[in-house]
Amino acid sequence: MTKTDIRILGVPMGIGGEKPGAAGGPRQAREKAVVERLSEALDHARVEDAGDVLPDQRECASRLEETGRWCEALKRRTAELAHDHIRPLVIGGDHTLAAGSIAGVATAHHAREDAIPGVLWIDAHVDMNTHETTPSGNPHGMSAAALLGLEVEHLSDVVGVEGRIDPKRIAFVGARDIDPGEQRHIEELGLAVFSSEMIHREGVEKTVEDAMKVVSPNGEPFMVSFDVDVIDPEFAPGVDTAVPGGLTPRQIQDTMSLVGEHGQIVAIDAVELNPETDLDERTSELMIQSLLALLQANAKGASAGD
Ligand SMILES: [Mn+2]
Repeated sequence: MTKTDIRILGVPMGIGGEKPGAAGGPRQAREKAVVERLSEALDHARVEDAGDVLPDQRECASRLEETGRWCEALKRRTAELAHDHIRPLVIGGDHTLAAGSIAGVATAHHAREDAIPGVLWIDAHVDMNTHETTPSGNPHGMSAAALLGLEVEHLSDVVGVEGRIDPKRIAFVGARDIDPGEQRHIEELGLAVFSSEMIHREGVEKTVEDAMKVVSPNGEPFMVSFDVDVIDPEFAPGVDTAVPGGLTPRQIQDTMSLVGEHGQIVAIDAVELNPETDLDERTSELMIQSLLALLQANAKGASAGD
């Protein structure tokens, strides 16, 4: 059954972050048997590891240009997969890569005149800076902005017009570190943000339900961009930009299971795993368990709907 096929792409890119350690994320995930564990859990799905995606080797004048090069290569791959109705599971690598992975899937949907899928952005950050508003200068904080049509040097060129996503169909879940420029962009575009504080106060179930009303109000296909820094650094220290007040392991598992039940996930990113700052492989283990929860719930929903 083609529609349940999952193709894993590693993107060992770390230059878009504060520290380069996220480049080791795909290797760490494979060492922890991500491919075998997902295959075993999803008995009717074919999970294949398609290896790493690498940019071409031309000289780059800036970090944004170099991240753009990576995103360009990734966009080509996810567009091909989405064209063939195969679901990319992109393991990063820093979160800049979403400007390539998501734009590729959106472009494929655009080409066959399907609606552009919604996006659930699970992250401590909203990644809504442009190169003009960014306090850190780090490209991994600009990918959502580029996908939503804000002008970001190099990344906007990769996204193009047909790779853009709909501001009315994206929800940010778990956010707790929003810069002033990002807040302005959120208000200008009218974006839906569900903070980690909201999850702690109102519970996972209510928050996910409200977020999914934005992303997939009538069960439409959607993408999940999962930044492991949404989990509290006490439990997931292996990230680049740790922010306290995050989700507990229980909360992220429940979030993933509930999201998976909505069905029709067409692409997944799992990003920002930094093995260099991890302790006892806690973060990679939580990342894999979260993906298992998401995809197992999704497989159940898919077979129930057939
Ligand atoms: Mn992020």
